[in-house]
Amino acid sequence: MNKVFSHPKSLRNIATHYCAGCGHGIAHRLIAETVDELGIREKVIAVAPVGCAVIAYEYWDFDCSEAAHGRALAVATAIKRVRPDNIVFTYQGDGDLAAIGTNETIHAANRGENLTVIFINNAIYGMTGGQMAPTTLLKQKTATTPNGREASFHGYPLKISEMLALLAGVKYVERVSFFSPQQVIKAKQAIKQAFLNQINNTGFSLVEILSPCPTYWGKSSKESLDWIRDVMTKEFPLGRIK
Ligand SMILES: Cc1ncc(C[n+]2csc(CCOP(=O)(O)OP(=O)(O)O)c2C)c(N)n1
Ligand SMILES: [Mg+2]
Repeated sequence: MNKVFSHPKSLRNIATHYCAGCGHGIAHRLIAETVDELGIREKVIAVAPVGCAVIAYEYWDFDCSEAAHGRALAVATAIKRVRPDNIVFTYQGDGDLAAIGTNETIHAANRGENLTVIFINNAIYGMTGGQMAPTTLLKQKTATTPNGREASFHGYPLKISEMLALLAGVKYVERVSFFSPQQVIKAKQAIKQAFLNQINNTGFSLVEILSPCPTYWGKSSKESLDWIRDVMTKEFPLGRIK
């Protein structure tokens, strides 16, 4: 009988610290499966900065480096330039990639660094207690927008993937989600493409994942997935951006 489901070698067989219904665990698994399937476990280096996934190195069974908050793409640039034969990816939240790290993100993308970026957009600062992120939706309640985000005071949700797609150095940008098994399969395909691009020296590739945060959205796991499908994708449409 064919084995159809198994534990990826690149994922340690331990419980994570993530809340019930959090998307980080799914993303970790899809990356681990991809690394196994591409046979790059001995070559891959993850850069996971501060955020809920700050200890991702505990969960992946391949080389990882920590980065200060917002500095993942600067650290990844250095690693890739010194070790071009390694496959280097960053794993960044919306606070990390689109707030404190906007500068690093834009310039690494514009330089066309041959890197893979996995961007976990959960529309919130998860690790620090659910504050507003650049990608928080209008009307969304967070710890720092208790009455909901208002455009006139807080500005608009930042569509950083669409902005990055304008840059000549950027080769591939796709937005995916986890709200159904079918979407998880699509997310896996996009992640794999972003790694393949680096293997083929294509240049900067980014996959944005709309990922649930039931704890700080104040919703159940199921409500969170429905909210992504019905509300979040209206602001952040799924599909290939570049
Ligand atoms: C220089 C610096 N400033 C602020 C912080 C506090 N801090 C830690 S994580 C974080 C936001 C994390 O949000 P995000 O990147 O979206 O990741 P998530 O936890 O939502 O997965 C902040 C502001 C920090 N660790 N370092
Ligand atoms: Mg976040």
